[in-house]
Amino acid sequence: MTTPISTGIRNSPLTLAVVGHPNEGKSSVLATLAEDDGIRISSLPGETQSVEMIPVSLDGVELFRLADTPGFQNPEAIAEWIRKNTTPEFSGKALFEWFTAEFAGLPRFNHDRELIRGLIGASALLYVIDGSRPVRSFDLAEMDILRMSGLPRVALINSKSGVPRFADDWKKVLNLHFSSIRLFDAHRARFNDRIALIETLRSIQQDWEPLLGSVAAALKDDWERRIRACATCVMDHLVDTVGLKIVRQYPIHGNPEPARQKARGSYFNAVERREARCFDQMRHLFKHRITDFPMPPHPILDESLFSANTWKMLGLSRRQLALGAAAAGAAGGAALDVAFSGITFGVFTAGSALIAGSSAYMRGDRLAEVKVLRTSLGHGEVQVGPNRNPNFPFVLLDRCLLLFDTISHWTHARRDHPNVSHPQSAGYTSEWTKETIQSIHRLTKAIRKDHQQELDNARLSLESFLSDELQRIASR
Ligand SMILES: Nc1nc2c(ncn2[C@@H]2O[C@H](COP(=O)(O)OP(=O)(O)OP(=O)(O)O)[C@@H](O)[C@H]2O)c(=O)[nH]1
Ligand SMILES: [Mg+2]
Repeated sequence: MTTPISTGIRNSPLTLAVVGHPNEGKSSVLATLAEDDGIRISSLPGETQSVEMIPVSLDGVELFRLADTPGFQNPEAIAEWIRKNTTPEFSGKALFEWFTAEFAGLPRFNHDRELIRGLIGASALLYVIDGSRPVRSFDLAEMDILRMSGLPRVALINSKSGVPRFADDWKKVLNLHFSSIRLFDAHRARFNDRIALIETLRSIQQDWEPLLGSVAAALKDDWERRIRACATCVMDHLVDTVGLKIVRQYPIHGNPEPARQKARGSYFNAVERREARCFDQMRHLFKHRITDFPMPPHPILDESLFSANTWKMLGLSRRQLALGAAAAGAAGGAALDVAFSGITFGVFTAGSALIAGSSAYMRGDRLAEVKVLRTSLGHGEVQVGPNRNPNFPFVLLDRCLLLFDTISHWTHARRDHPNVSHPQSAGYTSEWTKETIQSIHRLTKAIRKDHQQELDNARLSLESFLSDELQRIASR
């Protein structure tokens, strides 16, 4: 579905070591930066025990590497050792190599040794601290050690509580030791925060300017490409689902009821399968592989597409449906049974009274309208779909957009889900202009009439609108 990006990067030599105190969110920051939800994260300190190299790649091209490391165990002792042993001739990585050899037999220093090993192999370091706690003396020792590495250093102020209360105190101390300081919340960082970090690294080391310029450009291209691919997924789902038709046979002189029930059941299942496929494709595009927790945690998406609540919260109001349909009818100069099967333009323009009263259009469980047909082939048929409910495309779209909203903002460090309160109205489509609503009516009309040329035209403009809308949602 997507075309590979040419990054212009060959075997990036850049390795960024992510270091800090235990349990401050190093692996979380790394998971967010690398968009990797396979990274091990735990509420218990000591989860990361050895150096782990995580490549950040696009289409098989490695842009840079991140090294996850264990937290410092004995920073004060090590800082002291380094101070004692540093000479003008013997410092930086050479001294660190000596440290790993010197402390090899001491289990108490296992994590420290691994951390130092991570620094030896790195081109720069990212020091992660938790800005929701105050600065302590061991932090000063850690900063001393990191300074002695001689590596370019960026400090990242994470916030485990969500509020970096002590950020200003931290900044005062960090300023003495780091080339740059950034707020970077592992659970809330946006795509732009990730790009801003790359730009920061680019500015502190002139040699890296061309490489990191290409990395930032490649990441931006990829982000936009994902969004366009999501718009395509959503349009495929919309066209496919609105046009879905299920036919079941029954004996010509028999009771059509069992076939009718079966057709309804198959129809609901098929719609749900199509939605699940679209959701999976979008998750995959945003590299969310953990699917065993209910993501997104949006209460409406936890509900079935056909539940009363879904239909209460999503889609258009009766009034919007009526106005949009009236406008579509007026634009096409056609009667409104085009969009509303049997209800004429006059009914809608008459102040939407009828649609306001016709609660069937506002209910998901009434979606599967079954037609009983007689054939000349010796059996009867029941048919469900293509769907004529005018709110159906809007409810489908709202659900896709809600999922997109969550996955595009959901960082790969998150393994929980927040308590989201039940909003009164949750959809996006109700904010759309009359012209956009009209174009969806035109699309659904073309689907039902099986008019390929009209469908292609309507789809083209709607997909481009949807791409922009997704872009807007992702950058909120
Ligand atoms: N709410 C919130 N929790 C966070 C954030 N960053 C980390 N945490 C939590 O803090 C705990 C420790 O996170 P890790 O990323 O495993 O920390 P670490 O520094 O890699 O820990 P070690 O590997 O044990 O040294 C986990 O429970 C995380 O979910 C954050 O930005 N917000
Ligand atoms: Mg860790």
